[in-house]
Amino acid sequence: MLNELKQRFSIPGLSFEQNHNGLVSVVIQSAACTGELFFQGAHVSSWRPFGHEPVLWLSQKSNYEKGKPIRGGVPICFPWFGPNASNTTLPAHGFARLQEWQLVGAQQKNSGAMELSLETTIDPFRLSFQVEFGNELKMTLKTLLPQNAMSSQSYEDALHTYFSVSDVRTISIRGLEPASFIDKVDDAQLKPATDSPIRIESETDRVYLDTQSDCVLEDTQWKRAIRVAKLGSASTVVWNPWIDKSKRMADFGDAEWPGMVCIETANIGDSRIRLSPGESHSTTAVISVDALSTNRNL
Ligand code: TA6
Repeated sequence: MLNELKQRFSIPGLSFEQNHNGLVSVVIQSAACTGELFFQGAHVSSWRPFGHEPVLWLSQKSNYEKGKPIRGGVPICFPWFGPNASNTTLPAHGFARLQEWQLVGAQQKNSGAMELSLETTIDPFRLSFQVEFGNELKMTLKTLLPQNAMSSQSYEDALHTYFSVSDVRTISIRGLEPASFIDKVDDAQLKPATDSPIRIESETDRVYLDTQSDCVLEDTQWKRAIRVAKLGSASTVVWNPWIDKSKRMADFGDAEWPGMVCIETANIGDSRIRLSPGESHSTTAVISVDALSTNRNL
């Protein structure tokens, strides 16, 4: 498989690896950035733009084996988010992050970015995922309901991005001040907008509703601001498991929770997507990093 991939996609700065469990990944090393994506789940596992520290967080305890999700990076949640509403024996966050995607295209852009295109099928939908690894990380999940589908179908999706932070207790997230949210650590109650930047002071699991806004993660210790811009997404999820939930996850180190926060680009619940036969929808996240001047008032 590796040889076929190397022959088919021989591009400077692109290489392929297979780990001891047989998972195949594509590795990007260019002037603009380094990055990695596993074919299982079309899972972006790392991205480090030139001049910056790694932007995505990966657990030291993550599994890297067939049929198990990687803990960190950008899991793709599809066709549902969280537990399956009618059958909790089905995998959390759906099938997309667990199944093998096919690399159908790779090209170096004039900007120096490397663009990868992957595809898979989750009946009755056809999914394509386009990732541009450059000085920005641009990810688009496009979902098509084929013309010959018997009826309209709905789904939830999310680009469940894990960000690496200096200390989650000291960062702030701007952009969601005006949005109401479902608080999943408080009986999934609908709560009004706080009108202030988000600070993480305990387990946090919030689905912000009806927001098209960019989010900016301000990390004063690491003097950086990470912007999450989005298109085709009406929900944003913010998650940190804090102490007790971290201990309950085997693939999440007990002491890792201060080093990460998720800002997820999604369409969940009332914002789920409904397609008629022949229709498609794209959910896009564009991640960029800038130096943060330290004299800002948070
Ligand atoms: O996005 C937040 C969330 O839904 C949390 O409730 C937590 O379950 C997280 O996703 C991780 O889910 P996973 O199935 O990857 O452990």
